[in-house]
Amino acid sequence: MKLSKKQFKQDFEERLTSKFATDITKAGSQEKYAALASVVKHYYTKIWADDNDYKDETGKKQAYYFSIEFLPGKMLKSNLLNLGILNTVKEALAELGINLDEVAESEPDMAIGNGGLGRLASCFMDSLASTGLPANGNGIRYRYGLFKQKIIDGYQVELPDSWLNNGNPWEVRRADKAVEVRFGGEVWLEDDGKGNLLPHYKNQERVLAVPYDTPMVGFENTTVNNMCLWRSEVPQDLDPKFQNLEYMRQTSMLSAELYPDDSNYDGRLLRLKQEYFFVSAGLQRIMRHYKSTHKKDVRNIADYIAVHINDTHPALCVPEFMRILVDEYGVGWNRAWDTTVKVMSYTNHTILSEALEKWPEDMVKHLLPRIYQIIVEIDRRRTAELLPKIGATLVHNTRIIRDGQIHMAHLSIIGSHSTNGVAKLHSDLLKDVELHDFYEIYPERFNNKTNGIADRRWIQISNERLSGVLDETIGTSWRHDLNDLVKLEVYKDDESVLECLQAAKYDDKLRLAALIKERNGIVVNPEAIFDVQVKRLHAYKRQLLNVLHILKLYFELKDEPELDVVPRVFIFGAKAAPGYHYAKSIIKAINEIANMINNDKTIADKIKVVFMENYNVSLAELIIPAANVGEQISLASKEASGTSNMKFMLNGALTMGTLDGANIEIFEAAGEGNNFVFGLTKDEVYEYYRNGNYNARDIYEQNPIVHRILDSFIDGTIPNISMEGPEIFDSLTTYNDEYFVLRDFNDYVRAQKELETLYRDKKAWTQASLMNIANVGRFSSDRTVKEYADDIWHIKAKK
Ligand code: 26W
Repeated sequence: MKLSKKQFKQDFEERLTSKFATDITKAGSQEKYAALASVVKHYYTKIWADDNDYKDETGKKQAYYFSIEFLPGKMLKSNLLNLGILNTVKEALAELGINLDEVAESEPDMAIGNGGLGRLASCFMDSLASTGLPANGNGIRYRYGLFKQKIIDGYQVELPDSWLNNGNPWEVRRADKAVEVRFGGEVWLEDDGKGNLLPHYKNQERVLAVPYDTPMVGFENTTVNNMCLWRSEVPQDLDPKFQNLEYMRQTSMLSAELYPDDSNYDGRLLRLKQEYFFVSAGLQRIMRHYKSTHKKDVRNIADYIAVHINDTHPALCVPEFMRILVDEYGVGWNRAWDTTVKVMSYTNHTILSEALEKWPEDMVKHLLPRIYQIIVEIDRRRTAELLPKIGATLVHNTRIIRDGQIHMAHLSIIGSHSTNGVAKLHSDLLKDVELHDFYEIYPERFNNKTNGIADRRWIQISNERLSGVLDETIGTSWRHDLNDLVKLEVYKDDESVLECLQAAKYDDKLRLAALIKERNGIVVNPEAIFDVQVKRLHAYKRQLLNVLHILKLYFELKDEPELDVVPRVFIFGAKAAPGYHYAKSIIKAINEIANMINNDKTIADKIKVVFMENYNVSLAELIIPAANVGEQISLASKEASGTSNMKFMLNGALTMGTLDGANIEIFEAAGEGNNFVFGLTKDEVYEYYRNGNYNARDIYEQNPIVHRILDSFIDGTIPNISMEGPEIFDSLTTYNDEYFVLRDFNDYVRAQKELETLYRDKKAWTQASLMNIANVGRFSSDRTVKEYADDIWHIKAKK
């Protein structure tokens, strides 16, 4: 959009007065933020309304991305950038004596997601709008987002994230579009006299679902999509006999809290209720909209909508859509099933068995009696149809209901036309191993869609310094098409470009160093290697491997204080699920090791260890630009894709990584020698599983370095971990090191030495960094969503 500084200043000052009866000399930062957000909202409302009209008038097919998590972070700068007015507003504010960055700080992170899966959903929302694709989000408006992490005495303490306290300027409550979602009670089928069996209900619990719409503004185009988040409320006309406090509490609980675990499946009733709640509400709204705009036969709905099931949490889309078609619109079962499979598609985000959702049959039967009947019927018909064709074993292995449990992944695969993994390796594993039986039955349904990141946020907004260097070197076209970064390759030997890249990185490191000083009270050397591991804390991600390597360096320096090492700052950011005891012990150990090393005068600034509390999207935007190294060291086969690896690559960090997830594609894209690869391959890992011949204790017994490092957890060397130390020690020895940390240790050390050697050669290092940046194009989520649009959803971008 076009906007002059003069116009903006006028709008902003007027808004401060009309909203808060104040002016720029007196307004607090909250007020400035709220006024600014309100002005920005005003700027895009017309585009939003026009695009809604355009979508309704053209009636083109739209996609709906159902996700129980979204992790957008802050929205202000992203909206400014996408509207094309970031610089104008920044300069105009500066002329008023206001720093945009300081104002932006007042916006709370919208953190209604845990980690990779939720952040991916938000990267997709940005990319869908920015590529002009008509696609909307559907989720839950949790009153409390992911907990805030405090570190107290080295321990993680969780505090509530009350992100809505000051209101949310971006959302629009649409009370008129509320729908009702029903739970429990009894259901029976009765003939309607025309030969149709129709369901009748009694004693159902009624919940009102109210949508809150947040516009997703496209980058310098005219597309504004919608992220619809549902809030649960008590229906206004509730039967007085239900009007009690307990009912109100139950109802509001539904959209009260994000389930803060990204690793373990836990069969809580409330979680299942949440899943049905946003699925049912979302599908009802889609149907209403379809009927009101298209007025077409619902039988053709597959030509107009695509519904995406982001992991299995929204898998109830399958039976709920069947319910709506069959019960509410009188579509025959076969036609309804055909339509459902055409409409639905599913992404798998993990092969970790503890994360695969299964619900006890009884629980589903009581909570969702009609949905249960439909699932039983889907399973029954499928079994009857396939048994003669593919035999009992294959049918049994792929049944939706098995051993008293409802398998949500099975339901998602069977009830959709597409199942995809999120990186090549992961998709292959699904086909070859984890979902092989399904692959045999439905080979045409399986495909890969390697993840991507919304590059606008992850460089244009978060790394202005590097963005500027890129503009000066290769022009600005990369801002519209990340593939254009490849133009950088020809500057590989250009000393002045390399120096500019180094200078930009140095500035980003200074910015982070200041933050570390402010938050952790630790002074770090900006010349040191900034070696970063930021992600959820989970055993399979192996933060512990990183820790063991730090201890190795530490003991070497203790033994030989004059050793010539390149100084390093090891930076961690990680939240552990509140109930994940082992992960919390690792956090405690990291913090105690950090204290031990940082306070050891003999080490000086050769090693520093920093645990940054409350890792979230905003902190990532500050840390990742400053990284020289990104640690991506999960056990091969366990990390489905990873997406921070792509953010590091974009910001010129080199990856220290295993052959896991998207790392493999990153190594390939950046070219040989530009990253550091180590560790078991996924085939070697599976070979160990087959043979069962891994013996971690042998490594402990036979490798004196490993021995000494592990002993430091139990012999008092590392202080204050008398509980956690033995727990970690035992996990590696007595419990045979589930994630092969010790097995990969030596090779990790080897790769770390290579890294250190390369870092000493500043030019060679910067060249490798440049090669990473130049070849990151394919990891833009613009590419990923286009693939979903073409291959899975069959939707077309606005011209
Ligand atoms: C039921 C509890 C639960 C909650 C969330 C189980 C599993 C999950 C997610 C599937 C975990 C997750 O976030 N997976 C990550 O998805 C990213 C986006 O595709 C990938 O990049 C990560 O590798 C994957 O771990």
